[in-house]
Amino acid sequence: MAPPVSPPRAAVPPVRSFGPVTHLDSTAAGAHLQSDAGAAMRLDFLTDGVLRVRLAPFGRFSDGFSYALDPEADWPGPARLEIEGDEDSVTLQTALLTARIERATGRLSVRTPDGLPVLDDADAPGWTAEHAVLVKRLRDGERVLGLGDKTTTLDRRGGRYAHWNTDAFAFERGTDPIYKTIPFVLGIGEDGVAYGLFVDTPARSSFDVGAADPKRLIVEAEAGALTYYVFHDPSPLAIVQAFTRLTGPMPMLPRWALGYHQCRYSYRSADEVRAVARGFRARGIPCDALYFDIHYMDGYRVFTWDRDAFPDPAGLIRELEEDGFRTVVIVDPGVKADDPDYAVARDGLERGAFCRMPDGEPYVGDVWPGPCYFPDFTDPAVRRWWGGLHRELLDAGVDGVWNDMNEPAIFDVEQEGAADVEENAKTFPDDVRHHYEGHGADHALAHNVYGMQMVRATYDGLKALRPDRRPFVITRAAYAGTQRYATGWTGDNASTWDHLRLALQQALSLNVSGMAFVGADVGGFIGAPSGELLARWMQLGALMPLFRNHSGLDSPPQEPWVLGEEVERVCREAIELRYRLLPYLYTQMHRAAEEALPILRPLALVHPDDETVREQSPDGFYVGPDLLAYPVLHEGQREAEVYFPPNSGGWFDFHTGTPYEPGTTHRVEAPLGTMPLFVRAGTVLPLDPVRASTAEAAGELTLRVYASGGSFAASLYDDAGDGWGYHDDEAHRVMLRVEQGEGRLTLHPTIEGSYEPGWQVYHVEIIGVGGGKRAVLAEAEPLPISGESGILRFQISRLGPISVEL
Ligand code: MIG
Repeated sequence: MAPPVSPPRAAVPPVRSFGPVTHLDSTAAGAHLQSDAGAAMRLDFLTDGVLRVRLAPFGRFSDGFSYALDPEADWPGPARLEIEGDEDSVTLQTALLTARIERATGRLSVRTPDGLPVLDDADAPGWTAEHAVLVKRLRDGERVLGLGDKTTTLDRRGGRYAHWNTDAFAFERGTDPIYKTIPFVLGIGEDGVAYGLFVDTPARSSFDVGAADPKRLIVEAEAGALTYYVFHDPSPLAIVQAFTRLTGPMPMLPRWALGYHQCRYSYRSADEVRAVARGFRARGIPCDALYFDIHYMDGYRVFTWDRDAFPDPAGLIRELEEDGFRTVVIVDPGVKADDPDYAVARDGLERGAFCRMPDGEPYVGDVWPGPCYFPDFTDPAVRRWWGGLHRELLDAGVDGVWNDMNEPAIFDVEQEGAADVEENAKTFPDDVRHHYEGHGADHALAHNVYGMQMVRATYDGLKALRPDRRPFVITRAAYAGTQRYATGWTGDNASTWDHLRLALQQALSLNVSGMAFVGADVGGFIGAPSGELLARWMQLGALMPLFRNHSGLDSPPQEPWVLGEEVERVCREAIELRYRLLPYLYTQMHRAAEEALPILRPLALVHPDDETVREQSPDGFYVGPDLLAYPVLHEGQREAEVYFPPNSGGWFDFHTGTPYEPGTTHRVEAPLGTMPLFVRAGTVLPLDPVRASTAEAAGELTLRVYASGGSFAASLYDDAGDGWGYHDDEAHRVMLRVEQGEGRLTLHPTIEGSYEPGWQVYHVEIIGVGGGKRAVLAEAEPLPISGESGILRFQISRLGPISVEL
């Protein structure tokens, strides 16, 4: 394989610096500045804690067009803005931050209202012949998270990262760049003071996070005019939320998206797919989705079927559906060019849908089908055409679409093994032309949004063709904001322990970067996992939003049952755990969609000023606000060192109910069958019964009340699992208020929305009040209880107020 694309050159000092400020006009939302060097800067507060900075080297700003921004986001402007100036500086102050511009240089410093440093220019912005350059100060002890699924550690400090979406087959820790570009970082100071920085350019760019100079964050972008955003809020989670709002939250996905997914490159025939489906049902291992990789197509022609291997796709998919399986098919961007009878190529040529060289000839590059044309997904008309091409797939019953190779990736045989790989090797030449929503652009600018615009075409197409269903799309390449259209996976990883660790880091970092619904190939794509590795990966995968097992062309089978009985049992239990957690995960997906919250959360994001988190970087992470996981990530590891962060009331072991004090560290046993998992005291965890797939109704719900000794509220969201009825409040929103004191615990549910989940029985479990015979009153009836030690259990048939005498 070719070595990874080389990062751009080392930082060059700008030849042109912003220069002394000569003019300053204040505006309703900020200020407009000009320098004596002819450069200009506009500062606009979108809210009190979101500052947009636009820079123009020669006084002319870009038109503000950006693929990253959510067109539906609505920004109120600052609630209150005070602008003051003196000889040295101009200060803009909102309730959340202070931005100060130094008149002599144009340097910007952003501080909290109390004057604590947030993000300061070390140098004024400037320009080299090719780049805009930002130089920010890194504070001592600052951690820098984000940058999508870059392959180092959660904390990016000490590394230099390039943005150029790349088909990084067999990437390893340290390979850069890989598939996605999300130029957003979250800086967290030693004091917990945090900022977000989003540099909104899809052009080639780099982030040097203290590699060249430990005190500097240097951003270089192949751009003249440049827009960036600074976010500040006392809560780092709110910063991630604001960035995610800016670039758009994920939409609600169908419930089955949260089930277990089984993939392989490739299940090669209808019979092979049937055998896999039977394998799950015969063994009673839950599974919701099966994937068809490139061999389902006729000679890799997109939107066709190989009729020898899949003689009756609609029949097969119907059979699978009757058995509770959804079908996801791969669609690549390359359209086979050397077949005059191939309708998609003909049609695309007639419409001028394909990317062209500067001379007007369609660009042709080699991928699986041989020479291919490539749709210009930056053209809205092309996106509509492409979206419509999915009709036959949907008519055959296909449920979801998997977009691969959309960096875009090109085979570059001559380059293989070459020592000197150019920056644009394995993709289009820089001068391929793009429509770019009518603005016109070279591939050098459009490259990093190509994959995003492809999944946009897919998402919009699926939605238009099947308006009553939520589209499910999965993508490999991305730019900031791609979560509006697709879930993501992390590409061609390998079956190694380090990749297991990377998979977690990448998923957490993507969540910090706005992409909540992500996962890595469980078990690893390249090579073959040992039984132990597959088992541990299943356990981790069960907590990832996208839980998909996938393996490569030359890999042996990787379904949950192929590595012996013990591993099969552990895999089954991990998948069963996933299905029990579904109502909690569905609630978190809804919060990601409605509130732009991440689903996975690194400890540093939740506990920014915690010393143990800062100094020891424990392996734990959060799934939603209430589940704390310490997955096993090392071969032979049979116990976990678990740090329990501050939480009033402490923590409980999910599996055993054992309580733990906050602020303590414990060694917890983790035999092969157990992934250490803990629940926050002060929550109600909803659990489903295990079922073969989400196609079966759950029928009942378990509510596990984790008592904290005080009062708290917990929420639960449910709806029909597909469709858009919840927009009309065809949803089921439960707010559970729990009060504890004076020998009594009460539970008051408030229910809103017209959707009826059809739970006939509620199993209530109260943890943390001691077991034994207690009087339980619900709907004014005393209920029989079973008192296993430490856990109080009873059943009710209708959710109403409950009172328990302690
Ligand atoms: O060049 O479609 O990352 O998941 O199985 C390989 C075949 C193309 C790369 C994807 C992988 C997929 C494979 N694809």
